[in-house]
Amino acid sequence: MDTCRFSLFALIWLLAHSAVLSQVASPEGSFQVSKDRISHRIEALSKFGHDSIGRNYRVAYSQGDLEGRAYFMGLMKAAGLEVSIDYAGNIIGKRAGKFPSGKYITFGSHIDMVPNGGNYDGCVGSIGALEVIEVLQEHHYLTNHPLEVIIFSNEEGGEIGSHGFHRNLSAASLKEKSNSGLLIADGIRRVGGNPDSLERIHNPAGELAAYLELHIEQGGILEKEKRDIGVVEGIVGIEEWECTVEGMANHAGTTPMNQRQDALLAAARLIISVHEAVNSYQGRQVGNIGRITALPGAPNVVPGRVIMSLELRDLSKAKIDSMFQNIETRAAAIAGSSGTRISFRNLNLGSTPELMNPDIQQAIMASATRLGLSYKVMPSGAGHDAQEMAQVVPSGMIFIPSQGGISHSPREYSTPGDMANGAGVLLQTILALDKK
Ligand code: HGY
Ligand code: MN
Ligand code: MN
Repeated sequence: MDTCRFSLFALIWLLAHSAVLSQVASPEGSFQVSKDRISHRIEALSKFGHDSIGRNYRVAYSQGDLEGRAYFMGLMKAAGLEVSIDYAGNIIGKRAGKFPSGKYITFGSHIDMVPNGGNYDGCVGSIGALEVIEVLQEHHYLTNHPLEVIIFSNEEGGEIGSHGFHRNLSAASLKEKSNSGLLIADGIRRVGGNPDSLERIHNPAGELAAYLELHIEQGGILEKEKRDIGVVEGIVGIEEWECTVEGMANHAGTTPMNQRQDALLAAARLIISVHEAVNSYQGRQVGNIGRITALPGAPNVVPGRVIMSLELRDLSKAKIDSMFQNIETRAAAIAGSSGTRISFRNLNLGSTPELMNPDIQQAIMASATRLGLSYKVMPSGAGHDAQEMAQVVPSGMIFIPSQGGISHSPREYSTPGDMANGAGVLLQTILALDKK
């Protein structure tokens, strides 16, 4: 009788606590990503895309990009994903869920890089996304939601693939030149997309439950504060312009110093004044001139024309606009005093600042805590495809430390342990969102 009463009590207790127990003891809670597989794939992907002098050069739409994409698609197929390329050139890999009509949980990043870039920016998130699929395959685990891995095309050229993904790629930006030398439209064609059909791309808003992106921090905060994981709260907006300074090319030996209309000298003043304009605000806004061409480009000719890039970033669009007006005013004064003309052309490649979804931030924090990892909630000063996705679907980002805070450089590095931590948090966050 006593035994019977005890069993009944135990059964009631079990039923009452089954929800809690299933959380704690669910087998998927202990699924492990493979640190070695992730490291090996980072190494393998780094072999694709070098220029003639051996620099890392897997810029979007280049031969190296094509080869890297082919390698990656091979891995995706081998992991059981149904792989296709959308009209914007993004690589899509689908995996069915228990409920075929459920909304997709989407995750991924990019594998293109800046000229002479690093092997971790974008690659960690792409390989981390694939790692999630590998682990689910190994355990024959079927999620409730269908899953979709997305490797966005040309992230480094202005988040082109993710703009296209939600039908936000302007006709003007398709005509801009990419780092590969090809026009963006031609580049999209080269990687298997179709820029003439972008309006036919599926509108993801109704089809996606969430977008998650694992990425390296690209700054030095996590390393300095000894945190394992960054939980991104928001991503800066970015605007890009082409700036042209028109002076007059003339003989460098016969034109007196006080009679020159030297476009490069005016450009040099403008570069200093961009720095001053950006610094005249409170906050973490940044401005950069990272490319400059002086024409005709000879030691014995006064430069007649300079073309350079201008990029401004902040979490507030209003501040970006205000900084640009400030720079335009300073440019007009420099032009007036140097006998040059200075103009700015917006490249329509910008992205707006976006906040990450609070529920997804919570899910990332809970996953990190369950895995025994420390975290920090932080903004992202780098642009990401997640900010395009955030406009149509609840989105979140997971950061891991970057050694020395170095990025957009071949010296970029994150440890195998940190990459595995990030992939583990990505996996557990996806599994948690899948239960909602
Ligand atoms: O430029 C950026 O912020 C990013 O890495 N694409
Ligand atoms: Mn980058
Ligand atoms: Mn990136």
